Amino acid sequence: MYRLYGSAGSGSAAVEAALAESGANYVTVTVNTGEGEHLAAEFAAVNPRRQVPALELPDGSVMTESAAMMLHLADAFSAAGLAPPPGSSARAQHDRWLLFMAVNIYEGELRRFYSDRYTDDAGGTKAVESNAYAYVQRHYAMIEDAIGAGPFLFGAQPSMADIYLWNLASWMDRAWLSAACPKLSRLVAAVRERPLVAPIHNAHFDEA
Ligand SMILES: N[C@@H](CCC(=O)N[C@@H](CS)C(=O)NCC(=O)O)C(=O)O
Repeated sequence: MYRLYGSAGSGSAAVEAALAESGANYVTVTVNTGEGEHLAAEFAAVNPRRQVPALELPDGSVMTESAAMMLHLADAFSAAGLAPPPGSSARAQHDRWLLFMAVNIYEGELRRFYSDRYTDDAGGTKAVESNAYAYVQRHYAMIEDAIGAGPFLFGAQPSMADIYLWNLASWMDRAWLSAACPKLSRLVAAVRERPLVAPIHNAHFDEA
């Protein structure tokens, strides 16, 4: 049994959707970051970095880093077909884009949301935030350019990278995304509408 530590609206949504789409046996444990529950000693024992998601594997070991979780689940549940076979060129491209999102977009979003952590200048947080937003937008535009016929990144078959992108895109301004990245917006909608993802989307992201 997998145990996913997560918080509503966080990067744990992608891992939850990946677990569901993989057919994994799992439970979720809410660590409400808005209430500071991730800072408690109890959670630090799970993830000393005090961040969600954290994923406890069936053998009791714990892994962190959302992109690594997506790749682990792709291989542990290969029959679900959520990533090309390891070692293939198609898999290289899949992993490339998944990591591209993790290190550029997720990390850029952290600079936007936690701008005070990225400068020693108390008056400089707005500049960090606006720079991070422009950085994130530039990287979304690169993904947009890489999408072919769609609806997913690699055509008709959804992948872990698509699920990850759905989670990240939920943090973006919807109007900007649909105007600047129409193919990406369609991709995200196609993930969101999947029967196993839709309830997770509704639980994590306020659509009001
Ligand atoms: N690189 C990590 C980033 C995890 C992360 O930053 N999680 C955020 C929520 S999306 C968090 O726990 N924030 C609380 C904090 O840093 O105080 C990953 O991909 O898993």
